[in-house]
Amino acid sequence: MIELYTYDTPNGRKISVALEEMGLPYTVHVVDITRQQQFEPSFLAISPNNKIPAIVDPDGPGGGPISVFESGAILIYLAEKTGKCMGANARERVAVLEWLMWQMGGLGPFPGQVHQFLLQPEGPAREFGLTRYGNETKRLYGVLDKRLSDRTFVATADGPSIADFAILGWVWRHERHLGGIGTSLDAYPNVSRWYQAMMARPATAKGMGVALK
Ligand SMILES: N[C@@H](CCC(=O)N[C@@H](CS)C(=O)NCC(=O)O)C(=O)O
Repeated sequence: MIELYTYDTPNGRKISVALEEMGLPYTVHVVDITRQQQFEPSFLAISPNNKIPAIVDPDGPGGGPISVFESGAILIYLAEKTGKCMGANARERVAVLEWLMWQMGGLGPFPGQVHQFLLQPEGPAREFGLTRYGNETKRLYGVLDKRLSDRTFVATADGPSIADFAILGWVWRHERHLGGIGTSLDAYPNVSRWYQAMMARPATAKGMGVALK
């Protein structure tokens, strides 16, 4: 059984959703990042960057245990382990990796900064942060909206891929980062349609609902 070390955050939810969608049994270990548990030596041993999520798979390559940190690496590891959610052919696999990397470098770090600047007191620093990171977040939502204008899933035809799970983790928090900068998911109708469809999937709903704190 896979051990999932995580918390109730966008990056944490990506992995519970992926595990549910892939039908892999797992045990949750809550790492309470509000109480600094990510700095405990036992967690640093599997996640040296002191961030959730991380996994331990007792049945890793060659039959022995393996630990994996960084949500993108975990998603690729799980897809390769199961042969699921990585695309039906080489072209789809490229698209899956493109959109996974797009999320890891964009629609994650930038709305994440919006979340942080929303917590700052009124003033020029808050205004600068919300303008800079808010504009980039809106641009990224626009790119995603265009991508989803003629397809059901972000990178694959026959079902969701790990790219959908990665992006979903962040869109799941759209009310916070879009609402916080005075807009909403309604401004991105294709993303909105995709989001509703993903959240209506029983396995995704289970991964989004499992207790992570
Ligand atoms: N690139 C990392 C980012 C993970 C990340 O930012 N995790 C946050 C919660 S969403 C965290 O653990 N923060 C605790 C800390 O920075 O000390 C990934 O995708 O796994």
